[in-house]
Amino acid sequence: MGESGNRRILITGALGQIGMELLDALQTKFGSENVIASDIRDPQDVNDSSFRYERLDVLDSEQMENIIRDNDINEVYHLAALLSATGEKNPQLCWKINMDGLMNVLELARKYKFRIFAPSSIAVFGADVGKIAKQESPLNPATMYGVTKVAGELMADYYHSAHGVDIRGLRYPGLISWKVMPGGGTTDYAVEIFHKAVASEAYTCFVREDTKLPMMYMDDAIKATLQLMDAPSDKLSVRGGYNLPSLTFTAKELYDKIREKIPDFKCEFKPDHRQEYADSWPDETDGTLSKEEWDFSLDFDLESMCDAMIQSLSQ
Ligand code: NAD
Ligand code: AKB
Repeated sequence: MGESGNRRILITGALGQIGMELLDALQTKFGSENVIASDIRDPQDVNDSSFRYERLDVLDSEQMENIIRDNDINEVYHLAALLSATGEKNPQLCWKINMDGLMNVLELARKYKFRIFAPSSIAVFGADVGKIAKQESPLNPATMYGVTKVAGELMADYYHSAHGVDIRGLRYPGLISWKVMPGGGTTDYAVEIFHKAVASEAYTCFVREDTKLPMMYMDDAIKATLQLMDAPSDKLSVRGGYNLPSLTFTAKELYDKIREKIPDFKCEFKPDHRQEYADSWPDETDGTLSKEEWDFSLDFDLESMCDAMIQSLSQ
């Protein structure tokens, strides 16, 4: 299939924070009849059944193969994973779902020749990177989740060079969105805080107020995903994960910005175990390569992201 050919798409882990937004975007772009959402959960869990749906545990490679073969799938967005905080609670399960799930997709891509999008994360970086993570910064993660993302990037490189699989990936920063609550990550505080602010409730933030992490509004993440998947294959020098440009602000700066718009909002800072994971990640990411190779830039800054979050959650 060429990059602009007819797409027949399967999304794994589609009921999650990214999946539900990517599903909308892919349905709009390629037609809802061409997009199948799948997840280990049922769609009624998210109160939405307006899309083609298959229940799929990504560890079940036979079922995955049936869906791919029977629907002549030529593109898979592989989002099923355990994120950093959930992953640290059960590192063995995190390894199993994140690695075996990816391996199942890669092996089927070898057989059926479909393209893959498989996200990486800023969690690939460790404390040795310093404040700004570059594309070529060392990858010494401090969480099992980060370990699976580094291994996933290496698997992507290997399957691309050894077996010609067209796989692409992005190192997403913490994603801020309003449609679906995030699923067990360290950057979840930057979403939860908006829900509490708009509901006129106080928020207890689980990281210190000086915690600064790379972040991005979901619309920019979806734009980056679609843009990367549209880029000509021969323009891409990276397969495992492109760094993206990111917003960077402390938890206190986010609180202050929300308070400019909702002055009565109160937040206190009580760090828990997730502080350690946050401390191991950089403050921001250098996304120069994504600009150079497929012309990506952000549409949202802190101000416009806060406005969009508050406006959307208020409706
Ligand atoms: P999420 O936790 O919101 O969604 C993941 C989905 O996977 C859930 O709906 C869950 O039910 C499903 N799932 C879990 N185990 C499964 C299994 N065995 N089989 C099938 N489905 C299963 O996560 P997300 O935020 O949407 O993340 C999607 C991808 O993006 C992940 O690879 C994640 O590492 C990556 N990512 C996310 C962020 C972020 O801030 N959201 C940042 C960096 C990278
Ligand atoms: C997490 O916090 O685990 C995710 C991520 C940055 O990968 N949001």
